[in-house]
Amino acid sequence: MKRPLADKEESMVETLLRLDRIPHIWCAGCGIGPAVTCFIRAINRTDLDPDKLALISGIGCSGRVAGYVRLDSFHTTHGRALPFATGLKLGNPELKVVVFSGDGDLVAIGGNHLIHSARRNMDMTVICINNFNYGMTGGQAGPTTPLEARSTTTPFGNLEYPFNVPDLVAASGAPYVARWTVLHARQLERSIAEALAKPGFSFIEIIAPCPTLYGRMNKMPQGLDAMRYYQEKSVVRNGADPRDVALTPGGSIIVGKFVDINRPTFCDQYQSLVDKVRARHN
Ligand SMILES: Cc1ncc(C[n+]2csc(CCOP(=O)(O)OP(=O)(O)O)c2C)c(N)n1
Ligand code: SF4
Ligand SMILES: [Mg+2]
Repeated sequence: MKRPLADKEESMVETLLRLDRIPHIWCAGCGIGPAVTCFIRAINRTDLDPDKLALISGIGCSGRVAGYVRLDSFHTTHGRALPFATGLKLGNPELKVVVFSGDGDLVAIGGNHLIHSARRNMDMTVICINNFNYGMTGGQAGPTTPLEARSTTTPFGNLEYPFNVPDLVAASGAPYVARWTVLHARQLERSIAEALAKPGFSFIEIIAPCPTLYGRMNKMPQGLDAMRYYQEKSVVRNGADPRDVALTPGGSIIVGKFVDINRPTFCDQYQSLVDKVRARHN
């Protein structure tokens, strides 16, 4: 017999997925699907009304999430999920706005929008699937590809230092920053729920396998190989200084909630400015 909670969770997952669009495009062992499940379970942990929740994605395998959730969703242009999300939030401040996209979309072509949205403390939750490459276009290297890692454009090893994404976002001003791998399903689910409830800009990096491309080039051709690697290498360190969580070749994968502070949000400041200007003219 199933537990009532399992029933509830299962029906929530079914309610918030566009099952008519299944089968999805993701490869076997891809980490994007489990991250979506955690996201939907996280909604279940909050008292958010799904009718007031909008999800925005850019382009990429991760960007396809917008097409599979039964929420109001936008599948926008590459790198521009954050400007779309900003416009949506300012146009309808009642909405809870979530951006769900890939490392290439958010940190490469969209990197400028990422730092400025964090700087403004724009009211939104950003979920970044970091699979260390541009999956959809064939496994090219980008600004998150680890040093020495192989990719289709770095077949002899990557020479560039990657961004330490939590540090980039925290240094830009984000008041909530966390990193998990898809192996940390329960912690990830709780962290997404917390981020959804957090006023202002909240950011979660999810390290996820791309077995077809990044994994195949780096001796992890199955999703399970990456999961074993995460199990071996990850260390939970809540409260770690984001400057200390850079990923290094063969080093630990430090996961946890790194930043949780309060700063006035853009929407709050905007509203108080409107109130002040109105009072002056009355
Ligand atoms: C303006 C523009 N430039 C390039 C592309 C090609 N393109 C599509 S998806 C993508 C990379 C996606 O990588 P990421 O966001 O990491 O998503 P993943 O597929 O890895 O989940 C690129 C370069 C595009 N669609 N539009
Ligand atoms: S190419 Fe990689 S990221 Fe894209 S669906 Fe396949 S495993 Fe996932
Ligand atoms: Mg990617």
